[in-house]
Parts: sequence; C-alpha cells; structure tokens
Amino acid sequence: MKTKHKELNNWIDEMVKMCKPEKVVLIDGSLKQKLVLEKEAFETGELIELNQEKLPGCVLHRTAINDVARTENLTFICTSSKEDAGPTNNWMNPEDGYHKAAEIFKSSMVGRTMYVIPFSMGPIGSPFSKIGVELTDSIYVVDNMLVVTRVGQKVLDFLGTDGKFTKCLHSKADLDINKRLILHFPEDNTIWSVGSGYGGNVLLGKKCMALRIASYLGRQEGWMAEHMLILGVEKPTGEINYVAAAFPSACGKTNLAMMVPPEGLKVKGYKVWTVGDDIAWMRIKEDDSLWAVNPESGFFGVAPGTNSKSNPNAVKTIQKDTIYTNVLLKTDGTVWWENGDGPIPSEGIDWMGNPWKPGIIGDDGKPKKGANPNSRFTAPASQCPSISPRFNDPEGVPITAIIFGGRRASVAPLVYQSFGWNHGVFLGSIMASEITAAQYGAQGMVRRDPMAMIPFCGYNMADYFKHWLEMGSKMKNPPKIFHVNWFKTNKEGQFLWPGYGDNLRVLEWIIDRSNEKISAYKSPIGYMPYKKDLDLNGLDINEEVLDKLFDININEWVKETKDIKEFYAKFGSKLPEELNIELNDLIDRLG
Ligand code: GTP
Ligand code: SPV
Ligand code: MN
Repeated sequence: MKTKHKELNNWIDEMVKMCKPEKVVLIDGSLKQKLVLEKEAFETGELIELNQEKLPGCVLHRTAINDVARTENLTFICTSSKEDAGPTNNWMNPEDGYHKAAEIFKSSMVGRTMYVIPFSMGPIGSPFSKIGVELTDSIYVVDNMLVVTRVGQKVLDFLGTDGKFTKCLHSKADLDINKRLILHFPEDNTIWSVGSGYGGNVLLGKKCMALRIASYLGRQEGWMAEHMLILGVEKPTGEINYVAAAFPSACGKTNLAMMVPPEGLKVKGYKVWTVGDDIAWMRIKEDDSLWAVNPESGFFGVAPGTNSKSNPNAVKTIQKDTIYTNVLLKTDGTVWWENGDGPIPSEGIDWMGNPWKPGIIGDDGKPKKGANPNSRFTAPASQCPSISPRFNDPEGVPITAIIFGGRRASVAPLVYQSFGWNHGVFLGSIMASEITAAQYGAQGMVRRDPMAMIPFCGYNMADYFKHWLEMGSKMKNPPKIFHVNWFKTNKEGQFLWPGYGDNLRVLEWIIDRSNEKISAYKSPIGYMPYKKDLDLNGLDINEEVLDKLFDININEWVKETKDIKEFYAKFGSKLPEELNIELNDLIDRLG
C-alpha cells in the first residue's frame, strides 16, 4: 500500500515492521468497503449484525469486560520536560513511552490486518481543520472512525505529498489491562494507544487528537480546543445565538445539544440547532469575536437514559446506520438499555454476552444491568433531525456565550453569570463534578475538573489557564461566560430541576443576558437571575424548590474556596496571578 505522501509511507512502513500485520488495507471511505469489512467482522464475532428490518445498517459490538470506559490512569502526556505535562496529567518521558509501548506493539498484529484510516477533524479544507492518519487492527475502530470523522481518499488528496498530519497508532494487542497504554507525544504530533478497544481510548481522532493534541497545538497557534457542545437557539425572527458548553463526561452535553423546547415555551417558536455534542475548536475571527466548529462528524453518545422523552432527537438519529456498544441484545435482534424506550425486555443477552432477565442478581448482590452504564451509540450527525444547516460550514458559527457546568448535588446554583472574562475563566478553573461511568474511578466522588478538561488537556493546565486569559484579552467582543448545574438535589437525592428540554428556560436567560437585554443581581459568586426573568410557563415547580435552586450557602462556599486554594497550590508559581486575584476577591465577597 503506497500513498503519494513520502513521510506517511515511511511511517506506515516503520509501524508495519513493528506490529507485523499480515496485510495493510487503506480505508477509502466507501460504503462498499465498509460492508465488506463488516461482513468479515460478523464472521469473527467482532461485530453482531442487528435486525436489518427494524434497525437497517446497525451493528452491535461488545468490548472486553475490563475495557468499558476511558482509563485515565493509563493515559500519559509524553513531553521532554515533566513540567510541560503539568501536575494534572500523568507524565512519561517520550523515550520511555515509545520503548514501553513498542514492547507491547511488537508483533501485536501477526495474523491480523492493519487498516490505514486517513481522517479529517473538521470539514476538509476548513481553516479550522486538522488531518490525522490512524493505523489500527480493529474493524470496530474503522467503523466508528467512518462515522465520527471524515475519512477516505479525499483526505489523502487534500494531504497531498507533504501535508502535516497527526500520526495515530492503535492495536488491540491482547486487550490486557496490564498491557494498556494511551500515550500522547505532542512534540511529535503522535499518539500511540495499545491494549484497549474502548471508544475514547481508541478512536484516536476524538479525545486523543481533537482535545489532547489539539489543545497543545491550539496554544502554539493561538486557538482553542475545548470539551464543549455547540448549539444554536433560533428565534422566530430568524436571529440565531450559538452557545458552547463544557460539561464533564456523562454530564449532559449530548442531551443539551439535541434538546427540544419544552411545552410552555413552544409558543415562543424557538428552534434549537445541534452543531456539536462533545468537542469545539474555536478561533478569533476578523470581527474580533470567537467562532467555533465541531471537528467531528458523528456522535458517540451515552445510551442509558436516552429515550423518546429525554432525547427524542437522539432516538431518531440512531434508528439506522448506528454502531451500538455494550447495550443489551433483545431476542428480536434489536437493542435495549436502562431507561430506554419500550418495556423492560423479559429476556436478552447482556453487555457481557450472558443470558439476562430483569432482576437477576450479580456478584455484588445488586440486580445486573442489561446494558453497561457507559454503553454507547455511534451515529452520523447528518441523521440528527436538529442538525444545524451550518454543521459543515468551514467558517464555523459565532459564539455568544460560553457555559461551564458540572454535576453537583449541592453548592452550585442552577445558573449564574461571571462578572467578566477573567472571572469567567476563574469559574471554568474551579469547576467540580461527580465522577461518572464514562471513566474508571470512584463513582460519585467530586473532583475538580477545570473546563471539563482535566482528562483532556495536553499540556500544563496552568499554561492552559493563561491561554484562556490571553484569548479573552485579544477579543473585542468575547462571549459572556456562565455556570450551570442541572444536578442539584434535595435531601432525598432527587433532582430539583427537571432538566433536559426545560434547560432551554436557562439558555433563554443566558442569551438575553449576553445580549444585554435584561438585568440581574450581584451575588458573591456572580450575577444571578431575578426570578421574574426566568420563563417558567408550563412548568410545575414551587417557590421553595426554586429558592433551593438559587440558594448560595455561604458556609459551603467558604469550604469550597479552601478546596480551590488546595487545588491551585498544585500549580505553584505557574498559576496565573489573575486567578489568585479572582479567588481572593471571591473570599472577600463571601465575607
Ligand atoms: P459524554 O458523551 O460522556 O461526554 O457525556 P455527555 O456530557 O454527552 O452526557 P449525556 O448528554 O450523554 O448525559 C449523561 C447522563 O446525564 C445521561 O444519563 C442523561 O440522561 C443525564 N442527563 C443529561 N442531561 C440531564 C439533565 O438536564 N438533567 C438530569 N437530571 N440528567 C441529565
Ligand atoms: C467521554 O468520556 O467524555 C466521552 C466518551 O465522550 S469517550 O469518547 O470514550 O471519551
Ligand atoms: Mn456525549
């Protein structure tokens, strides 16, 4: 297999020598080739063909039981200097990284095929876009990359004979958790991932390239790669405001990006447009404001909880040409997950491949789930009924507001606005959220997760904060910055806010504030809404609950500032002084 690109050819040759595949196949992006590969995967069991009448073009894949989420503890930033990776990343020096991983990659593809996937993150040829090439021994990876990125000959044509690209190498090897490494070499524009078959670890265009490597490049080149959804809210006048929102994994990005206006707000005639559900690349344009593209072309969404009520657009998106991962297989060859549509099936095959019935008890004494809590669907963005007409616009969309948010049972109110850009960066830097099934770790534990980037920042996070501050100072019209929390609970642990479509009520306030249409009151933590300015039409919510949603508990916040101080201390003198000033101002305002 030869391309016109000499450096690419040499690199492939070198990787072939190490991994020793039986053959090398170029992925051309055609449907014909995809179908041939899927057929092969049905024979080996790597993929299961689903009921083609009910779910045309859909397949199911089960990962290894110990390989169902990102493994942050096995994910490294390999820079020459440890300080460049910073205190929030695992670090390895590049030489050690290559050496350790090579030991596992060596002969890992014997008897297998190496697939060469040329892909573009962002519309091909857009000033935002970056090219990557992933080498992998997994048809599941090929199938997913065909959906979530733009793949094929057209990418090679664009790359030409000497274009720049990110070198992405992946092998399942033995899927042994003790021989699993997800390594990033930002200085070499290279990613090596071995021993896993799970999404975020192996779809190397996504978290590895479009966030870790891209954030590193963004700092050098003066743009931003963020863990953000992008959506547009259109008024009947045709005016569209686009917002970008950073929430940690499994904290509501996909749901907010695809939301449907709730009853009661429908009379206002809003349309919501989905631009992206996970990643935003943002640049300052000639008009001195911030513009964003979604570098992906499909969704890799959380299945459990997705149903026709919570996310009707997602349900419509995943009826065809969708890859399901770790969900329950029903006897009729369709799929199901907890809190999905339809009745709980009376039997099926669970995500581990075992016979399942509702209520059967697992080794931990709890009822076994049919679908893994981090089970996923992979579907083309083009199939989403709310996909923005500007989804493929190489220029992106202008961002009116940036929203940060976490999953907090207490402390953070439903919504508040920063006093300005630097205070907004501060709000991003102090984000905290409960750990979810999207990553291995103590579920439910609150951790600091600045800008939802703690697992994805490809360099020293103190420098990342500085980059954010500098980007703001370069803009005449920077977006306004907000913080939201859909997940505040009562004493019984029930959510106080209905969430999902009703979040539009909060977005409406955010957009009006950004356009300076309404006033707000100053609280110690930021600007808060007057209750009269939140449109609660059609929502059954009592005054007491509303008060709880906006309550600022001074004691909790004082405790919070102590925790923030501890977190900031990790960065030592590298922490931008602006953030210390913001923290001290907050402490003062809290009294
Ligand atoms: P990743 O794809 O892992 O990055 O997750 P995500 O941020 O896209 O989260 P997603 O939208 O898939 O939601 C994750 C979980 O949170 C699902 O179980 C949703 O049902 C739930 N969820 C999403 N939005 C809301 C909300 O507004 N309120 C409540 N209570 N739950 C929500
Ligand atoms: C996340 O965990 O934030 C995801 C899933 O979106 S993964 O692509 O696996 O990282
Ligand atoms: Mn998502």
